Amino acid sequence: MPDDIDPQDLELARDLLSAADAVLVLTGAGISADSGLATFRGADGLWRNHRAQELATPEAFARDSRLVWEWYGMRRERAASCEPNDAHLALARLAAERDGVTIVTQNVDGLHSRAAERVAADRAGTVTEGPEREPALPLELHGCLFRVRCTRCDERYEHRQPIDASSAASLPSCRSCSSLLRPDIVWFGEPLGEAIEVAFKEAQQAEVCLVVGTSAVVQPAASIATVVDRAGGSVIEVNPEPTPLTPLAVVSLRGGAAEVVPSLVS
Ligand code: BV8
Ligand code: ZN
Repeated sequence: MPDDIDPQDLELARDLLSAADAVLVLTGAGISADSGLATFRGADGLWRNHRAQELATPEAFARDSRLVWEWYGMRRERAASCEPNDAHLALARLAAERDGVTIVTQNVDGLHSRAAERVAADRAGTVTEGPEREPALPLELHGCLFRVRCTRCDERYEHRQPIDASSAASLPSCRSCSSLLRPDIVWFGEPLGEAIEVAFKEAQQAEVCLVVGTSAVVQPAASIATVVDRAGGSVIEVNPEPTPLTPLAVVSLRGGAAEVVPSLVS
């Protein structure tokens, strides 16, 4: 445990989490940093080269879909080569073992889903008592690198083949109407769809909001914690750095997710 984490803070956070009937977990790129994936605003971040912030927009895709697909193809390969870390797995176990735990992620790397599937497989082999539960899959507010959406017929489906962005003609095309596919990802300036409505509804009921690894810059995702706070819930933050949510937090644990989260929820 990082030495600048006060054991009393850890105890308080653990008590709040174990006493809560409804827990909403909100994660950002920081939870995947311990899996080796670059964050957006960190030192080696994806947004560092200014280009990246421009690429995650519908305008960029309309202007140069080949370039945008090249970037997403690279990120898809990188995410596929990483493994869920102890923080993803601890949260997946928490959601599998208890009712009332909702995981909401801003991440598009698919690591929470892979953690949920791994935990479900482990439990299928061992757990005998209690109802068989579907893997507690996360709410993916900003979509997923491994899903595509047709730019014409809007069909959405899982798509894991390598992207050939060598020319406009080799870009992925829809299995139904052969039109150009886009990543099924929410770009800047695009609405989040019903996932954010579900998240806000859960936030109204949550007694605890565990915020892990987000700079709380992007809206409307960051407001989820504010909704919990306004509705009388407690915000717990896990982040090596302070963020705009720190003033709301009843406790901020200044450490990395893979180190702190397992001891919070085990
Ligand atoms: C919308 C998919 C309207 C793309 C993403 C001015 C002010 C406020 C808001 C706006 C504004 N101008 C525009 C807006 C709105 C805009 C926005 O919020 N902009 C920001 C930049 C200011 N939002 C939108 O455009 C949204 N849409 O508003 O639509 C609308 C409504 C109706 C009809 C039409 C339109 C859409 C936002 C979604 C954008 N898409 N992702 C892709 O990934 O390629 S957002 C992108 O940023 C990622 O999803 C990422 O998750 C997200 C947030 O970043 P973080 O996850 O927080 O990552 P970051 O690097 O910033 O922070 C990492 C943190 O981890 C740090 O704090 C670090 O300390 C910590 N950390 C590091 N290591 C660790 C760690 N923590 C724990 N453990 C560690 N080991
Ligand atoms: Zn189509």
